[in-house]
Amino acid sequence: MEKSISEIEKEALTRLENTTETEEIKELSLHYLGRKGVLTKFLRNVSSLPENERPIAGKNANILKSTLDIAFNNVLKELESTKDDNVAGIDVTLPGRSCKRGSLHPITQISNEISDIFLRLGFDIAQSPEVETDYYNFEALNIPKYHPARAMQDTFYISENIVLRTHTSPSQPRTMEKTDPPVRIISPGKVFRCDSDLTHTPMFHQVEGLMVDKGVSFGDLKGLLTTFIHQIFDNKTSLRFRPSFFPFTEPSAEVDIRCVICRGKGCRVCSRTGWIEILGAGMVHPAVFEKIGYDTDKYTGFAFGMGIERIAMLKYGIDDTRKFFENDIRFLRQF
Ligand code: 2NL
Repeated sequence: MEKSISEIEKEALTRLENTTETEEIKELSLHYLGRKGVLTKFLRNVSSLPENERPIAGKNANILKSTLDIAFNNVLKELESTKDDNVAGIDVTLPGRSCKRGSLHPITQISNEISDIFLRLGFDIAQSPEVETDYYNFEALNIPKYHPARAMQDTFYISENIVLRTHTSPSQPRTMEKTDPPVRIISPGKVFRCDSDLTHTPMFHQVEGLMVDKGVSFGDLKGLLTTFIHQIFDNKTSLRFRPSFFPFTEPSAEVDIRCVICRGKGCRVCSRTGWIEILGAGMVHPAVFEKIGYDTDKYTGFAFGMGIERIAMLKYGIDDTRKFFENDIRFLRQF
């Protein structure tokens, strides 16, 4: 015998350590463990050793055989797995892929902007269900039984007494039932009407506001809305109040602003009038307070409502409401 088992072991492990190629390891494996390999030959020659040395030599050779077999296979597996990474094209030195960030829908952005203005003015946000009872959507707001707004062609009915809310007003009687004055709330949210054409979508968004306290006047309403318009557009934008009618307010007004596009000269957006209607408002009708149980001798209040799409269209210069709800990423990404 030329080499001892410990010499073979030392040599084989050193050669394995200095090897990085799969093919070389396979060759090493054949060289030591193959049919004509060093260890195989050693085992075959054990019988030529002196009788007392044979059992130890045979045992040691078999232990080394399995040790080398495990070592070669482990290194082969490790090389295989790093090769897989390269096949997948992973270059760990490349910069990471950035993920695409979404953004808030333009209607959500404007709704938040409107809410922020009123929050700074001391208002709270009140929310209520989108599926509403006939009572809170109509009755509590002094909208009589045969009012056209209550007809099937204007309102989505779920059942005889359940509707999709046609305005965000129901959150206001709901809040008043739970709290005594002073009340200062705004209610942003989705509303639904049986209507669909160039200027109407069956779902749209509103913000309504309500303030009730001792001595609240129409002058307070004018002051608040002027501050609001100056903040959402700019403080050169003037307002005009025109007499109007709502079942839930008396007196009622429609509020126009000087056209933000032509500044009053007359253009397509303001139909050459120089003014754009933007809000409805008024002093809360005593019949509304009576249903809640507020003392109408003690308290007065004002309320107002506006469409969020309309404000967003004027701020961003958008001419078609339907664009907000088509989910066209080329449109939405611009905001
Ligand atoms: C509009 C007009 C308005 C109200 C909403 C209201 C709510 C209560 C009592 C009285 Cl609880 N009024 N809301 C008042 C006037 C106008 O909305 O053009 N909305 C888009």
